[in-house]
Amino acid sequence: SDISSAYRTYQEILNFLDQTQSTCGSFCSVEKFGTSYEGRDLKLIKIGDDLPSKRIIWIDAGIHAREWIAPATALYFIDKIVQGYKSSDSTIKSMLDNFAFYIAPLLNPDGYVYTFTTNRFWRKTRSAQAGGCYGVDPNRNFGYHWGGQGTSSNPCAETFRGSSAFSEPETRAVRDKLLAIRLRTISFITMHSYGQDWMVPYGYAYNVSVDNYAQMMRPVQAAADKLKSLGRNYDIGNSAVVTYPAAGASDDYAASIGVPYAHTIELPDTGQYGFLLPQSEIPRVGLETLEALKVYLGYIAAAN
Ligand code: 0X9
Ligand code: ZN
Repeated sequence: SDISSAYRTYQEILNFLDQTQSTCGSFCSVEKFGTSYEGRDLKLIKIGDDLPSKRIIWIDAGIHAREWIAPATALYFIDKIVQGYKSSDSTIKSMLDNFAFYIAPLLNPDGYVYTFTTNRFWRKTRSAQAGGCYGVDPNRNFGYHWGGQGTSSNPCAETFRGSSAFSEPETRAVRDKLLAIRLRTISFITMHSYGQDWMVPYGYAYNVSVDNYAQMMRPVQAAADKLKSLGRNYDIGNSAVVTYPAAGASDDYAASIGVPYAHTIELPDTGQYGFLLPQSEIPRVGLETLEALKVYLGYIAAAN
């Protein structure tokens, strides 16, 4: 059955990764790169020739548990990129000539499972904290300007930063993988919802942009133009400006370790359904976001 016809459980996501790997031979491989607080697998799939000469496009999703359209979009990407390779789709082929994809569709499996079993609006991880509260906001737990604006020291708060930078096994796993591949990685994309924003660092405060902001915005502008042509309006620009200052996020961390392009994407919608976007929207969001990604990567390939 079509992976994009429904929101998928944790187990269905793992099964899909394994099934995909079993059909694509040496052209893709699934790697376990960490374990969550409650003991679940953190997995990514590498698609394309994993040669030192191939620049890596990192795409992750599901760091915030309730943002279900993000993992669904990551699974759509995996499915279409692998299918496109097998059917010799010319755009997919040229993307894979230029890049290798590392796609981690579910960075916070404990929180994700909790949104299926107990509380659909859970955001954080599920680690036990002082005062009987649970969870850290993993997107406030990265070690760059950790503890700054838009973060809370209250373990019961939605934006709890954790007891220290990288206190969570989920963020440590991302950190360690990124550090291992950082010299090959040209673009880091983390998918969230909702809002329809395609953002550029830094987001830890106002008025702190990356040195290459103008260069980074060119492919983002092209992606937003493509989305607009498909009937979807995105806001683009510095993440603090487009949303709000929030320190310790993964996009800032990726930029801080030298990844040349780093983005948070807030997928649809703009609030009509919010986190409860109907699953019938998965194919449209997947398609339009993949079309935008193709345009974005075309610019990066041409400029680098
Ligand atoms: O607050 C967040 O972590 C992101 N928005 S969400 O509604 N999905 O929670 C935005 C993060 C943007 N990046 C930075 N501010 N660095
Ligand atoms: Zn989010």
